[in-house]
Amino acid sequence: MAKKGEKKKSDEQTNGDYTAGQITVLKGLEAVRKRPGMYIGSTSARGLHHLVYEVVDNSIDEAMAGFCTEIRVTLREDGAVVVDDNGRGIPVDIHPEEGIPGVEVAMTTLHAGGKFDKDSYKVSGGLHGVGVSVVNALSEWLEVEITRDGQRYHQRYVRGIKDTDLEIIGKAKGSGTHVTFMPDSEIFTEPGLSYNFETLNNRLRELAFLNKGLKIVLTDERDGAEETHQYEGGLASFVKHVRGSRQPLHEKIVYFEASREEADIELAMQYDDGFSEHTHTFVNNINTHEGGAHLTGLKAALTRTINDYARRNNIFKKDDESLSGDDVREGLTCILSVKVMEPQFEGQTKTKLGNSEVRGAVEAAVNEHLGIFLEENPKAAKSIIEKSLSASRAREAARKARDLVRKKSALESGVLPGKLADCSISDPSLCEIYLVEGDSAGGSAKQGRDRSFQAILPLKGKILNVERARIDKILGNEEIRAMITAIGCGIREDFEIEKARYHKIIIMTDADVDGAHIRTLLLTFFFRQMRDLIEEGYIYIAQPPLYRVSKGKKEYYAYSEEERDEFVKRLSNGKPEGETRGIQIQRYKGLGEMNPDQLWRTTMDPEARTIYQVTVDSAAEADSIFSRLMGEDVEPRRKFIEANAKYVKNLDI
Ligand code: 0RA
Repeated sequence: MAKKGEKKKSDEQTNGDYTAGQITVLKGLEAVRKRPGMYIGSTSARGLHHLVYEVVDNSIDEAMAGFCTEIRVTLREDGAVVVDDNGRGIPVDIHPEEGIPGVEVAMTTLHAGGKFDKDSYKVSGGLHGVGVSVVNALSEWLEVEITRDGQRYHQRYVRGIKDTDLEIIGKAKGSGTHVTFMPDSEIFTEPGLSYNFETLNNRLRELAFLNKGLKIVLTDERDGAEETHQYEGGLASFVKHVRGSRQPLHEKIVYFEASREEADIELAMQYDDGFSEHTHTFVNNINTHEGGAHLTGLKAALTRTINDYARRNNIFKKDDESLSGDDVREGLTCILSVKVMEPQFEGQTKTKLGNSEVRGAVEAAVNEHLGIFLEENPKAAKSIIEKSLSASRAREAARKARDLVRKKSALESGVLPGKLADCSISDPSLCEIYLVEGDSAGGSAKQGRDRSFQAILPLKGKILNVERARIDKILGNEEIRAMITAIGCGIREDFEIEKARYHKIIIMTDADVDGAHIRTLLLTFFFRQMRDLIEEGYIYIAQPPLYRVSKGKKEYYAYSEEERDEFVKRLSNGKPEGETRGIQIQRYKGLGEMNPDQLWRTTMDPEARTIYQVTVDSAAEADSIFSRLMGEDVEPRRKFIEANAKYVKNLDI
């Protein structure tokens, strides 16, 4: 290993003499650079953020192994990212098989993660798990500093290739790993791409909840923002956060940790007076959107334990009375986190736990600990069971109402709503539907569209806030029924994405506070009733222009104030301010002010328009945001909508 001062280029870069091992490495990382999407999903914003998660995951692994208590993520002004932890430090000694320092193996070998530590939990190998070498391959440069054994080590890479040997750069106390990387602009080519503080902050908050006591700090040097997350309550704090402003039925949160052979299990839950269920499950810190064995065990235990308690305490009126799974989950906020040694991820998005042995472990642990909680907290037990009984009665009433509504509205009869101007093509993958605020804008959209593949559904005024309504009321709402029939894939348990009649569902509202409100209501509806449409990337937000800047025959459409000023400058040919005679600026207050042709050219023409795809980075955080936003408190909603009225982009949840 080179000592300080002996910095020299490594052989393989100076004379191109590769060893067999190095060729494999280069081939591997070359593959990553050739097809980055295969490794990080995409090279858009998602992929860019994925780089950070990948590096952070390594530090999280170190925390799960019990050696790291603090992680710091810093967004630098120049676009680089620093991830710093106080773990043991990536090994620097010579790897017995590869003959190079451990850190070099980690930085240059795909899936090197598990090579060192066999008996600890790992995020790596799971959903992310492509390893830090992928980040290295996709970085213009990457520097790693490791502190351990009294020394500080340093190494630099350029586009995945070793630029300097690992060298000692000084003495240092303690231990830790410090990675700085600059995402490669040759890979992340989308204009305007940059890190979003909130997106990263949401995932880091989630990781802090999932790793009790771990301190995670996010600093944004571009604007000085900083957030620290550390939760001594672990999942109990998480439940409180997700519950938001919903009124709890019992103050004390059900909480336990259990260590079993098959898995380590941590659970927190609390009931509130709402009607929806908010269960989120994680395996090795990865959100298991599609559920799996652990969720099955949890559901079975909940139903069984609550029924057992009610029966033993003679709460049921009739002998054969019982509560269904849906009944005991109404108004429930629950987070389950399991750590499994060798997780098997299955399902369409690889977020379903396949390890069947975990089912029994979770079921037994929940039976035991929830049983104890109910015995020790009879008042809470009573509230929970009364709530479940009321859910049971309401469900029966709702079932009847739904049957009635279904028949009446012909939700499933294939009869399309009268207000819908459908497209002529029938292949859903080519078709889009615009959900348009107001009849007048709807009229312009109908005239301006390309009727072969674009359908228009005008929506009248505010749609119902589904956050606090039971299903019978939701289905009683005319605008909602029209949307469900037009889209064609049903809702909730009847939802079948294959039946969607359009693969692009585009929300088009005015660029004002009312428009933002309607957009939020629609997103809430999709998130709660047709979540897969969001997860599959079918939901989009249209971006109508805010200004038209024109002079004579020249005209430009501006989507922000900066753009408007830019166009004014351009039209005044660089003349000083005040020399802007003849330039007209029209501010669009609503879609209705555009004629059909303008609407087409600015907002609907696929060649010219900008539409934002709605994504969910963290389902738990989105759940919490919707609860806070759309619950009973009006104030958080008003604030959020006002803050986001202009910045449609921030609505990506
Ligand atoms: C393998 C073994 C050891 C530590 C690590 C990996 C490690 C990797 C990363 C990546 C970011 N931060 C990290 N911290 C630790 C332990 C080697 C030992 O001391 O026995």
